[in-house]
This record gives sequence, structure tokens and C-alpha cells, in this order.
Amino acid sequence: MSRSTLPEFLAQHHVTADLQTVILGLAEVSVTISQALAKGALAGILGAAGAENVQGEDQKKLDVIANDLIKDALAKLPAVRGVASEEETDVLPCHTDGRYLVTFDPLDGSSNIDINSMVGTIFSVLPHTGSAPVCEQDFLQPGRNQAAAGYVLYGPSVMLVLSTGNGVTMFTLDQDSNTYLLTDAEVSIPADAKEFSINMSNQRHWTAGMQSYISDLIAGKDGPRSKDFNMRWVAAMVADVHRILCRGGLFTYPWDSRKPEQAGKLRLMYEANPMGFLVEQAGGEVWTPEGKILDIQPEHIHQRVPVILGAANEVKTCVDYHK
Ligand code: AFP
Repeated sequence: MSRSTLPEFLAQHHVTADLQTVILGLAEVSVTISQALAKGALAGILGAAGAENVQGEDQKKLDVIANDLIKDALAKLPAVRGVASEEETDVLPCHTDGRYLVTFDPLDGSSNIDINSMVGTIFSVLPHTGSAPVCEQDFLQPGRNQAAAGYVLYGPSVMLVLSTGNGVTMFTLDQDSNTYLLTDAEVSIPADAKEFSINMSNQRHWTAGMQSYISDLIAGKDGPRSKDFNMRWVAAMVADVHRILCRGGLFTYPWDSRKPEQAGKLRLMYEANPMGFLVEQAGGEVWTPEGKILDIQPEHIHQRVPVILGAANEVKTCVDYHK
């Protein structure tokens, strides 16, 4: 069976030449990252880097390697005006004529690296509308402005999942030719859910609304929902959202009373917005208890946000528990 390659797909779907170079640049560097991940301990690249990132989290060696690889790859592309990374304190200027800004989480779920479990690279492409030189303010656009968003999941197979605002498409890396080939062009999230995804160990720190919602899910057939739910948690948003794009369900990382000023763990510009764009493009919903995430006007590039996403009806039910 003949499958479209990623470049063929982008050309067929009239993605602008500039945007194609950005997506293809990210795809190319993801192959290098996947090869580094596959070598693992043999290359001496597992374990801590011995530094903290701007988020106050301990960096893994592979966080630093992936960050440097993506930064360098994007800096070479004339279409890229500037980049912002979860691992960098400040935005980095690139080409003065570039039309796009790129934000990325180089290795989401990096606590999984040392246990040989799933991780991913998440990216978001925004139009550049400001003037030179590029500054943080230029990046502070609602997620709805994204020209493209996607992720690469480094799992048993390497997959690139992409939206340019016209649905969601999945590509699988052919490891013989290092080419991404189209494997699913009709990604769609069913409106009802049978599965939920949350870090249950934080239960006592959630809002009353979230505690009550989750306890009703757990009560299953015997509770007010009159239905049994299954639970999954990979501890890498990229893998949990991939499961939702493949077989449905609800994912949430809620507000947590331990750090009330942080409004949640997940980052708006590197995680919630790009994954939210994909989920909405697949027919799902993406909310905080207050409103749609893609409508949030960001205040700073490292802003955090509570996230409730996935099956449209289930997300609405969860939000209603907060009223
Ligand atoms: P790391 O990349 O620092 O491992 O964090 C991953 C993440 O931001 C997100 O991908 C997961 O959903 C979430 O954190 C996992 O958080 P827990 O540590 O609470 O399981």
C-alpha cells in the first residue's frame, strides 16, 4: 500500500511553503532525538543534567540534548522569527524576516526517560505579528491563533501527530527510510468517554468540584453516573493525549492547592495550547473550570494553567461540577 510522506501531505494540503519548512524541520530533528533516545544508557545520556530549568524542575541530560537540537534546527530556518522553549528562561530571536514563532517542550514527560517509557516533543507554531526585534510580547497570543501544532511521540513506534487547522493527521516514522508516512487521516474523539486520566495521588489538593467529579467516576455503575470508567496515567501529557486521540476519554491536570499561584502544573504555551489545538481539531473540548483554554490571553511565556480536555460531553460534565 502506498502512503503519503509528510512532505507530500503538506504539499497536497496547500500548507504554505514557509510553514512546510518549519514542520519538516521539526520532523527532521525529531528523528535525531528518537535515535538518541533509542541508544539510551549505551550512549551515556540517561540521568540528571545537574541543573534546574526556568520552571524549577531538575533537567535530565536528554532534556538538554533535545532542547539544543531543536533550537539549533529551528534557528537555521529563514521562516522562523523566534523560538521559546520550556527549558529556556527567555525567548530566542532567529531570522528578522521570519513569519513564524515556535514554542516547544523538547521532551515532555522526561521523568519517564530513565524507566524507558514514553516521552514526546510538543510544538506550537504562531504567526509573527510584531515588529523586530522579536520579544516575549510577540509570543503572547491566544492558542486559537496557532498556524500549526503537533507532537512527536517516542513510543514503540515514533509518531508525528499534526494539525494545521484542518483536522488532525497521524504519521508513523518508517525507521528504514527515516521518513514519516501517513497512517491516520481521520482522527476523531468520540463525544462520550469510558476512560479518565488524572494523577490520583493529588486528590486531597484538588478543588471540591474536581474531588466530587472524580469520586462520581470512581463510584461507577453504583454511583450517580451509573456507568463504570477505566483509568490510565502515563505521567507524560503527550502519551495520555495520544491515547485520547486514538480511543477517546478525558484527561485532566487540575488546579492544585499546594501551589495556588501556579494555577496548575501544565504550561499554557508549551503543552496546553498545542495539545488543546489538536484535541479541538479532533472534535474534543479543552477547558479550564472557567473557560476554553484556546481563548486565554497569555500573560507570560511560562504561564501555567489547569487543563480538562478530551471527549466533548465528558469535559462539559467535568466543568459543570465546578459551578
Ligand atoms: P515532566 O516533563 O517534568 O516529567 O512533566 C510532565 C508533565 O508536565 C506532563 O507531561 C504530565 O502530564 C505531568 O507532568 C505528570 O505529572 P505528575 O508528576 O504529577 O505525574
